[in-house]
Amino acid sequence: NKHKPCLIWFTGLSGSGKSTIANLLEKELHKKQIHTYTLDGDNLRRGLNKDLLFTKEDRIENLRRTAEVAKLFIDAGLVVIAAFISPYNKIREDIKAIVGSDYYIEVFVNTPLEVCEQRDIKGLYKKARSGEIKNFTGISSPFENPISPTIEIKTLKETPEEAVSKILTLLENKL
Ligand code: GGZ
Repeated sequence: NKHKPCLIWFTGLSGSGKSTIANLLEKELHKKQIHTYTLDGDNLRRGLNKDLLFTKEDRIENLRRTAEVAKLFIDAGLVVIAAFISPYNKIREDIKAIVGSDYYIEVFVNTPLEVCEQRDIKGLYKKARSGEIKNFTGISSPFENPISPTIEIKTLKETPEEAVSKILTLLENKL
């Protein structure tokens, strides 16, 4: 199946639904025989980036290295999916510059903080409120809403399936 390699970058709060949508997207792309690779905090922060924590400097370095890895995978011809909080506009601009703006698709998974905190799937917001986890995004560390994402998903109004079909439609016109 012919397609153009690119980077589909998901940004949003912890618990916003980035991974859910990213994983479903990957499944759908595989059905179309499109080769993908998914980068996320789980595979990057456990390996290449295990020296990094959650200060502003470390997040920026985490995301810079991830973007460089994504660039290599794009060179290898893959559709790269990345799911990171990536809380700063500046770093998202840098990521776009690293891979090249033609290859970069930004998906803002917009779930209100109150909703992420209410769900608190992993109990991290509770720990952030109590101070057990420092520099937690949305609580004690900032999240800057993307200024002009390629796609915005409002998870309160759209199912993961609807979100994925929106992304696939964009890709079909682009790939
Ligand atoms: C934010 C944190 C923190 C702090 C641990 N702040 O919901 P999760 O658990 O599975 O995903 C979050 C993940 C965020 O890592 P990223 O590499 O995506 O962040 S960034 O783009 O800002 O570099 C969360 C967990 O790590 N986690 N401590 N203090 N999220």
